[in-house]
Amino acid sequence: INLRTVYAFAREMYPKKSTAPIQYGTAGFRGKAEFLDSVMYRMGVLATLRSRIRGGAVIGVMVTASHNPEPDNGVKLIDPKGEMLEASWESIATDLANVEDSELEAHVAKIISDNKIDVGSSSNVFVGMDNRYHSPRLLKAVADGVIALKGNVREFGIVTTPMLHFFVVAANTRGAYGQPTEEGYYRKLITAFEILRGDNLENGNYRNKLVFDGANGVGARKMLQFIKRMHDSLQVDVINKGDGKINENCGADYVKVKQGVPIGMPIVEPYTRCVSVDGDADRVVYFFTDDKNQFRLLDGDRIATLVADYLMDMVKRCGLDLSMGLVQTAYANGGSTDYISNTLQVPVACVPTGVKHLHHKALQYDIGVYFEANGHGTVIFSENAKSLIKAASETSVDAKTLLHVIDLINETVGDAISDMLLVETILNHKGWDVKDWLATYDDLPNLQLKIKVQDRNVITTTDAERVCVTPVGLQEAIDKVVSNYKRGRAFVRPSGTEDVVRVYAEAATKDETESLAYEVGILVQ
Ligand code: NG1
Ligand code: ZN
Repeated sequence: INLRTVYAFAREMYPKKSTAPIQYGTAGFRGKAEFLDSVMYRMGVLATLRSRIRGGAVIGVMVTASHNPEPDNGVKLIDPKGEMLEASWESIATDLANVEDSELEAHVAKIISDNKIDVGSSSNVFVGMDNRYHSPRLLKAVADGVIALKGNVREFGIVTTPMLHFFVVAANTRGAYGQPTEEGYYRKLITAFEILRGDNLENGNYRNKLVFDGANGVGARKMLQFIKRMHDSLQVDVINKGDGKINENCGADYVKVKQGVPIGMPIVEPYTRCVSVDGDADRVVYFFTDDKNQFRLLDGDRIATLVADYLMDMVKRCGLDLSMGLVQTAYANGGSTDYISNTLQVPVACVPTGVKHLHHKALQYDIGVYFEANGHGTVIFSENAKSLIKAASETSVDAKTLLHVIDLINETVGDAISDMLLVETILNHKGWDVKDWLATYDDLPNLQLKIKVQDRNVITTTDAERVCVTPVGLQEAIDKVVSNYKRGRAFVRPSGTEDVVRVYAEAATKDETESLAYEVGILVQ
């Protein structure tokens, strides 16, 4: 490998355009697309080196800005087991993204020597992208970065983030997880879903019909592909298919934060089940409007409790003794946390925002259910759990069913479509509609605000982001405000994906919640 070429290529094709520092945040790099070409190229280089360190295992690179507005783009790296990039490499990624072009050659040489990388060894990188108009250009930059270091690159084109995670794991387990192709992905999920559903398309209050808001993102396209391949096992009406701007007035983030229906909603009967996914389809939330035309949200906390309850019941029926835990973040509604501890009686943990933290914690249980309130999450099963369930399936029908449930779940990362198919399976099994589901517990009224400040990073936090450390005095001020509200809870933290400070508040009533959020917002400004 000639590192001169790496530099020459960079200078010719992907010069660094911005001097503003950029950071590997909650979910990789995010920013205005026009400044990201050099970052993409360099991440192609880094993924190639990372694959070499991991003995040639496949590393994934996903080009997407998820729930961000259309002018933004971003990139995240996927490690061999489908997990987010190892934390210690985030700073290596940040340093590489920020060095000047003239220092690039020396910097790459240093990464190679520091990590004792054999540059002659094999390297494999999978790349995918969302459907933003600048994604193909940025994907090519990633691929060129791989080629510059003589790695092998396989381009999957437009795919959801969870599909790329699936392909990485499928390839690295040599097919044990599934085939690393789009068809392999559809086949695994649809087969499991249709076996679980059998001929019972409707049951009790459950109706086989829902509206799917695709956020004008890649999730809409892929849902249409699912529908083509499903044997009418689910009737889905897809809206926001891609004619409008990605995430604009639609999608999971909009519906969750604005607590209202997305644009383009057809006129439907009250209580019709609706889902919204985000721009790269790794998040999903449910919603409906009741007979008084009131909007009701069933968010990630709600999905987590439904899934945990169902799995606990299944495990009991199989007669197995497996530990289960539920992982949330500070954004989880207090109503859900109470329900989990008091009614479900499942251990519940709180970790900092970002799926990598949730995933990591969930690994501690035999069955780890993790969801962010925004609908990003999944379930992971330990090897111990899988082998016990497998053994039990020889004699137990319930255990056999549980094996199909495991196949339906994309364990590699939160997957909006897989999560949705799981929720549909559970609701059908219980004979529940959204009304029954909503009745399990009451959410506390809650509100999120975004506040623009000069430097959001002056705010630092501890205790899973629930307590501010700096600026000094801010936490005392928040505590004082919160103490005036019944069931009040509020916290602030800098966003890792947008240039804002986020304020979260919940309290006994809607009015009090609004006033609490506003009061805390003023403290931040
Ligand atoms: P930031 O911008 O750091 O709050 C947001 C979400 C995260 C996570 C990431 C990645 C909220 C409050 N935050 O992070 O949960 O999903 O985006 O997409 O929803
Ligand atoms: Zn996303």
